[in-house]
Amino acid sequence: MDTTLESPQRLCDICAMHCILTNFVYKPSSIRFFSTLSISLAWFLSSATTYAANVQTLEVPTGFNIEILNFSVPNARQMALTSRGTLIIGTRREGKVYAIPNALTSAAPRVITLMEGLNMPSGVAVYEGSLYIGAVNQIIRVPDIDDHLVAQPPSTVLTDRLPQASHHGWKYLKFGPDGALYVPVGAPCNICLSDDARFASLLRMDTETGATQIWAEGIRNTVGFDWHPSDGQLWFSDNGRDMLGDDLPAEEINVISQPGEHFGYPFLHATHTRDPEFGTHDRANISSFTSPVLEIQAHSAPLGMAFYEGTAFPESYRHTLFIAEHGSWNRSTKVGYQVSKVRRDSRGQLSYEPFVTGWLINDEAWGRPNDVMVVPDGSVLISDDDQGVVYRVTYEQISD
Ligand SMILES: [Ca+2]
Repeated sequence: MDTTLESPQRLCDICAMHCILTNFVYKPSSIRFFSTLSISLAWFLSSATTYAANVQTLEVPTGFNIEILNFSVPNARQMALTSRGTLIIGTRREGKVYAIPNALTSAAPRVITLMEGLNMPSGVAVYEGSLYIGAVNQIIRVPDIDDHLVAQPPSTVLTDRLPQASHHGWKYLKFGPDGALYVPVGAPCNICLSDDARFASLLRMDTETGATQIWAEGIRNTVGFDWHPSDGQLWFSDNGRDMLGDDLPAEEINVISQPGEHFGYPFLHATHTRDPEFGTHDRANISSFTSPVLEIQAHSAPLGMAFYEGTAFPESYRHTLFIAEHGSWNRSTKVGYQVSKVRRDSRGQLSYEPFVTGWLINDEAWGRPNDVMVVPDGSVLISDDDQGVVYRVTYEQISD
């Protein structure tokens, strides 16, 4: 349902060297020095082989190709691209933000650690030349990012007055068509009703003043949203509560039709699942809540999402919504661990299908899709915070 826990297990059956690397993360500090030497060598020798081996297990529709870009970014989460082609990547447990100049054109891109020591800086966005970073209670701006691709570039803190709770406190940032920055604040719990109305909401921020307003509420934890290219409506994923079993409640894809809408949490989940504790609360005004436009298998954890506005993919992909499903962490059998696609037909009916699969094999997962981004050449990038890599999906016109 959500990503409260990092992936508890890292599967090592695909590549023995990678097993050494991932085990290192959990070793006591007393042996880390030796491990670092061993791992660095092992990683240097094996990384290219590992990536190649893993990507072979991924499946994409006919005509598409998927590759792993040739750099490593541990715990890669949200991505953004500057006007000069530098890929920016936020992280959560690493506390770092990375910049990779020429990430899509260089054979061996250089990875720059822009910022470190931040509190879960998972959210990144680029707007009018500036980089914005969301780190729980802070929104940080780095002006003219393309001219400051160095460690600790000049920056200002737009605000540090967002809630400080770390539970669901990590951010996903995007600028809307209105030029405002949209900032989620997850519920500081699995299920609760908070006094601070900003919890379990999506905020709209004026980046000139740092002022925020609640744009939508009743949202447990959205870590992915985008605006439909046709009508400009904001679509967002929401991760449902835990501890109601393997199949309840469904994960949600929602659409905001007007500011101030309430999407149900913590009273009502998905379309019909009343919460056992809050479903009969005085404030559970069930009929006033907005239902999701799409329900997805419980625990699949839909995170980053993006509408396809490119032209490199077949025409049928125009305005397709891609969703990174991070995958379950507490379900009896795993679900998610894929990138799915949602399309709307001429009658407004939505279809939901897998787009990239293969991270989950025989109930074991070797990677976790976290964010999706469409880049100017029409290819689609997928970040993986478990493997610390970025995949690129391209389409090759099949000639008759
Ligand atoms: Ca809801």
